Amino acid sequence: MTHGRFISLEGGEGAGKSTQLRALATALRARGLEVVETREPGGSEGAEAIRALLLTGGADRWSPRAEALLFAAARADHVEKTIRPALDRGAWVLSDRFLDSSRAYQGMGDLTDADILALHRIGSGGFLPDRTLFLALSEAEAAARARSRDGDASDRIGGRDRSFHLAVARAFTRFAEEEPARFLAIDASGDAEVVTARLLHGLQDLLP
Ligand code: Z5A
Repeated sequence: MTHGRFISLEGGEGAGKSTQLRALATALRARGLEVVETREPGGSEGAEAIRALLLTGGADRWSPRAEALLFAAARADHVEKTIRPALDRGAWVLSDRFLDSSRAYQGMGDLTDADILALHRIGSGGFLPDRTLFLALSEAEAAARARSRDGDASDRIGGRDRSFHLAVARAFTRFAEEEPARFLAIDASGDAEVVTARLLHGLQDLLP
């Protein structure tokens, strides 16, 4: 049996995570691997129910603390019901966002990075991906991609102001500097096929 691996894709809105997750899954399946495609918030029945609570409604529907707890609760269910069982049977799990999104989006205001890591320790035993691929894209390109797909529509969190999203991008860049063995920044500009090749290269040392 092959050894299961857990890979997360991170980045700002419109960076191409969902597109690349599908392409990576196809490439890994072509190598004979079982691949589970999943996402956060969501990825299990309970976590998808929490997703609806988190992404809809007014900007002030949740306080920053309640929001961080809901993301951590959704993640605990996702890890327990979807991710761990798949890894136990030897599958590769690809997740569109994971813990580092909470660190970048919820861990730089009322709560700190240490707070988010503490919630993750309580909720999910501190479980981390084998590799996190951060799709780095300029603000202008990401906005153009998101606009071409959604027009002006955005969810509760995507609709926050520009300075918030710039701080999120800076946080992801910092994580890549601080944890280079797990968290790789990958250039997400250019054609989708070229980006997929860069991502696969970033997984080279983990592939059977
Ligand atoms: N959030 C949080 O705050 N805390 C947490 O712990 C977690 C999440 C887990 C989830 O939103 C929101 O929750 C998110 C963070 C927050 N809010 N924000 N911001 P979501 O899951 O609904 O959406 P998203 O994660 O932000 O991603 P997205 O907007 O769906 O974008 P994407 O997946 O990165 O991009 P895409 O859909 O693959 O591509 C966007 C468009 O560009 C699409 O039309 C593609 O066809 C096109 N595209 C893709 N690649 C290319 C290339 N290479 N060239 C040209 N065009 C391309």
